[in-house]
Amino acid sequence: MATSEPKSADPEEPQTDVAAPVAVSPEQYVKHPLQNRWALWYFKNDKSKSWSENLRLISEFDTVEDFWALYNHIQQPSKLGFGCDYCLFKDGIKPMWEDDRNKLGGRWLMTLNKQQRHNDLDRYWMETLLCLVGESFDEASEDICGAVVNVRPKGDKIAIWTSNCQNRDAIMTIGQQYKERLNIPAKALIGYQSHDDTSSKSGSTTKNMYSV
Ligand code: MGP
Repeated sequence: MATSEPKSADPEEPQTDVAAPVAVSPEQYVKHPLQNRWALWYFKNDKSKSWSENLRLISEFDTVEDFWALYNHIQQPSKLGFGCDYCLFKDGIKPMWEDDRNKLGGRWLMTLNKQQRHNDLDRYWMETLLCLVGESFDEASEDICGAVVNVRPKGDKIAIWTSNCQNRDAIMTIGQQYKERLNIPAKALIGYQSHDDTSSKSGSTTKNMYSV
C-alpha cells in the first residue's frame, strides 16, 4: 500500500522532475543492415586434433555496428600465434574446400613477406573484410564465399575465396578491384588458384589459373 499520496500538480510550479521528450530519429537506434549475414571463424593449430576440429566459429553478424563491435573486440592478425587463421565467410558456407559452395571454387591469394606482418598485414586484412561486408565487387560479389588470413612463420597469406573457378569474368573483376583497394602496385602480380589444385598439390606451389 502506498505510504504517501502523490503531490497534486500545481499549474504555477515548474515540473522539474519530468524529462522533456527528446526526438530520436530511427538513424540513432536502428542498426544498419549488411546485405549478407557473415560468420567469423578462428583456426588454432593444435597438432593433437584434426584440421577441421581446430576450426571454431567465433560469432555471426549482419549489421555494420555488430561488425565493428566484433572487429574491435578481437586481436589483429599480427598478434595471433603462428599457425592461426581467421576466416570470414557468408552465413552457411564453412571455410573449407569441402563445402558445397567452395568445392568448385578457388582463391585470389596474396602471399606476404615477413616484413609485411608489421607493415601491411592488419591493414590488408581490414580492407579485405570491408570489401566483403561492403559488397565491393558489383555483381561479382555474388561469387564471393569468404576470406582467410593465415599467420605463418614462412610468411602470412590473405585470400579471397570465390565459388566457381570457371567464372572468369567475376573472378577477374574481383581480382582487379581487390588489388586496387589494397593499393598493390600494378607490376606486383597476384594469382588465383582452384581449391582442387591447392588440395591435390604435391610440390610447394600451385599453378595460377588467373593473375592480375
Ligand atoms: P593451410 O593452412 O591452408 O596453409 O593448409 P599452410 O599452413 O600455409 O600450408 P601450405 O600447405 O599451404 O604450405 C595447411 C594444411 O591444412 C593443408 O595441407 C591441409 O592439410 C589442411 N587444410 C587447409 N585447408 C584450407 C583445408 C580444407 O579446406 N579442408 C581440409 N580438409 N584440410 C584443409
